[in-house]
Amino acid sequence: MFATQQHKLTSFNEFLLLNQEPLTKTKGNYSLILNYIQDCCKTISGYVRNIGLADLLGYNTSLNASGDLMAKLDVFANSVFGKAFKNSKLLYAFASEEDETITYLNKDSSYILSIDPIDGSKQSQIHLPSGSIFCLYKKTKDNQLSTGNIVCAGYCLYSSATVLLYVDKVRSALFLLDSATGNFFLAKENLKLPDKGTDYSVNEAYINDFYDKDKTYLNKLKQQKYSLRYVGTLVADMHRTILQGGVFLYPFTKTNQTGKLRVVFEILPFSFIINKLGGKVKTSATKIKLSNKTVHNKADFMAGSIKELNYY
Ligand code: AHM
Ligand code: MG
Repeated sequence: MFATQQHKLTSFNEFLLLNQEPLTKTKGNYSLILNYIQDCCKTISGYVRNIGLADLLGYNTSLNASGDLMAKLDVFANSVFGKAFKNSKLLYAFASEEDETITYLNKDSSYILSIDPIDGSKQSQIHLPSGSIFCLYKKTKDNQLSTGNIVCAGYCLYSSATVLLYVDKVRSALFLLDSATGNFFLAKENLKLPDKGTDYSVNEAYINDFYDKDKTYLNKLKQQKYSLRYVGTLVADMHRTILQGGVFLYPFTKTNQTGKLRVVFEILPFSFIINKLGGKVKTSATKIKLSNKTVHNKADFMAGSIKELNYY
């Protein structure tokens, strides 16, 4: 249900504090981490909007850990999260998609934070939607990351509005950034993915490379008059899928058997979000051992409404 003018507005901080009962054993560190995340997103949102004016357009000559060209905005957004977390006592470890290695911080903390500072930086160059993805994991003895030890995950979408989506084990909510006060205010809670949608989202330019199973699946959707919608920013394509249902897929192909999406930074957070919101996920990457060697691993990913996933 969307909030209306008649309701008192609830800020993200208020939401976290007022509803924190299941999380009270966390001594406030949890809320503090999320508070820093929202601050980073607010800063980045401002610069994404001013990208053409703030000398943040274009690319650096260096490549990131995944071998991609780093946009100036990637470097900037990474430094915003880095400043907030790289000296933090709140975290056991901090991992960014733009950093080659994991930063280990406080061995007495049990939180591991993963951040994709700017998802869709290519799109942001022409003022199309981009986003930031966050995921907070509880450390396990064997250093495995899986949806089972995610405490919360979410994203900020920089689009016609700046949207923050937050999901933990018991709550889910969507906030909109109010430019007048600089607060994220609650717009919708208890989100639920529609059981069926009308769109599929995939980079269909790779169709000749797809395995037969994926080709047949896409044909089946076409026969059922689905529409194709693809921004090319995972956060934006998943946001549509979450609110309107349907399916997003980025499968392995015959010439790309490693996939494109990152397990730690993209697949596990979105798997957690989609499962919690009543959708379904298919991926070969359900867990990963956290290490500098594996942190940038990629995999296949398919997620969306129950109905579309059951067709597969
Ligand atoms: P990025 O994190 O370097 O921006 O790359 C990830 C992006 C996702 O946002 C998006 O879903 C995918 O790459 C698009 O890939 P493609 O251009 O192959 O369709
Ligand atoms: Mg990304």
